[in-house]
Amino acid sequence: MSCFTIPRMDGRCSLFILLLSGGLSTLPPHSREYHFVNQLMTWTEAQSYCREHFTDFVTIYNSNINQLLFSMSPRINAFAWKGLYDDPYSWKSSMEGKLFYVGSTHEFLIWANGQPNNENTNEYCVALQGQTQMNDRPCGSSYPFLCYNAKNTSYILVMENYTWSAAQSYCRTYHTDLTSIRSKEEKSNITLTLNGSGVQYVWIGLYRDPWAFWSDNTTSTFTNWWSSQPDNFNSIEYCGAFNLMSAEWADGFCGLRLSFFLFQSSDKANSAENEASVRGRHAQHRDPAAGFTAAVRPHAVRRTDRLQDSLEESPELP
Ligand SMILES: [Ca+2]
Ligand SMILES: [Ca+2]
Repeated sequence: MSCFTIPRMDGRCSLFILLLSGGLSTLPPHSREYHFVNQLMTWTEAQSYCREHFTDFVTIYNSNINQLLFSMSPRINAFAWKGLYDDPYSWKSSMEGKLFYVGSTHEFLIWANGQPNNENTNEYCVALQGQTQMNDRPCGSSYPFLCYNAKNTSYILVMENYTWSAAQSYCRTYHTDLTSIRSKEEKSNITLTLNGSGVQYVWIGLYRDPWAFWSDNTTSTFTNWWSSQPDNFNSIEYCGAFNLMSAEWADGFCGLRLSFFLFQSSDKANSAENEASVRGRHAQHRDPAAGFTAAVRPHAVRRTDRLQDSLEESPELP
């Protein structure tokens, strides 16, 4: 099944339940103005557009905002981008708990061919494969694991099959933690420890949080995934999309060209207004709406909606 199949009618019931259960979410920053842009762009192109002409991609904090976006967009058989994305390199160390981007900058950390691939949208823990290369694997899988003991700077291979969490608990109880790989020297020591063990996969202390990021760097726990999503179809879907027929979410290939939702913060609007009043009529392009229409060929804009966030009249948040 393709990632962007329109939900079946029998999927509507789950939508209703998800909306009702979406109460635990971060309150949004005060006063945002939302726009739907009916131009087709890749996720990255759309993000640049949002930041250049408005504030950023939209972050959906709760079901009210989700419904607001739904109400301001056309009922067409398509998806639109929003600010949510999944970062397959956003690994954290079990020992430090902070983000530890494992990309191409760490020459001693080498991913196995085609990894990380988050297969079946289920791989959020890291194992060493073939004793030297990394692979993201399902955290519930049971493998031998490698503890680190900080007291005597030793690496302990435990040849029992544990899930990643159980392995972490074991290492924290009897040693220091599941080992990370923080340097070339540490990688060499780990390779020596594993040498001759014959293990195929070994848990190490790297994990990540799924779908943890929004483009504007705010956080939200609200989700409205369609029942079969996210599915990381073909292992290439790391951007969040919004179904314009159902208001439900799906993960999609970031290179797809879709319409999108963005926001203008009142702070940015106010500073633009102030600047405009100083510069007089020559600064007219600072007006958000004028900036939008001036930035694109008129015939490319089929529809632009501006709606005030229903939460704008709430008291100022601390
Ligand atoms: Ca998908
Ligand atoms: Ca994998």
